[in-house]
Amino acid sequence: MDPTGGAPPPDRRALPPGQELRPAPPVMHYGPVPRLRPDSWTFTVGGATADGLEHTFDWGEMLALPRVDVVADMHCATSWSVQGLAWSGFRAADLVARVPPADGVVAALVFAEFGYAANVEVRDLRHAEALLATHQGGEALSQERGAPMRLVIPHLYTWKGPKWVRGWNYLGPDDVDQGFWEQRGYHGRGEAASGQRYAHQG
Ligand SMILES: Nc1nc2c(c(=O)[nH]1)N[C@H]1C(S)=C(S)[C@@H](COP(=O)(O)O)O[C@H]1N2
Ligand SMILES: [Mo]
Repeated sequence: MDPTGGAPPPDRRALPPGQELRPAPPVMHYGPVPRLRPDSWTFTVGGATADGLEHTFDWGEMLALPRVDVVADMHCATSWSVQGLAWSGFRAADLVARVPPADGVVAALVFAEFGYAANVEVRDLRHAEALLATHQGGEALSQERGAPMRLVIPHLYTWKGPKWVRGWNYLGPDDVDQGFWEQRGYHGRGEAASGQRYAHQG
């Protein structure tokens, strides 16, 4: 019997199209690194919510969510991938359940400090591996890696995972808000396995 259950070793797994393997992620983001302010930090889910209200959680309320661990790969659209990163945090799906979108909402604009934002589909926020991550490799995120919290959605390109994330707004049928890279022609969904880099790919 094959003790690995047939799974290829981590460094041999297939990468999404056009990606090359790196041992560790370089620190990469636009703009400055924000200061950590745990006392005034909040996470807000608003926009086209089912009840029409904006819901804000403080750090203590976030910590009360069930903690989960996910081991997953990371794929930057500039073509590097890193395999087998261990993340710990809270399921984005748990917040979607607490503050559901209105009927017919397909996507949200996830926003972070200093105006960085990314369009993310609600089905991807509901994915079991979609985390609001506070830890990586067993340690609290460093400031440059997104402390206190970053969104991690392993099956999407990493620009869909804002570091220093502060919330999201559900987009109603007439909302055309676009994130930082989506404004520059990048894809609305950004699934790595399908190579969804640019909007014109459809
Ligand atoms: N707030 C913010 N989050 C961000 C970005 C950014 O510019 N600002 N860049 C994204 C991109 S394109 C990548 S590849 C990853 C890089 O994460 P790392 O610095 O841990 O490698 O952060 C993502 N999250
Ligand atoms: Mo990236």
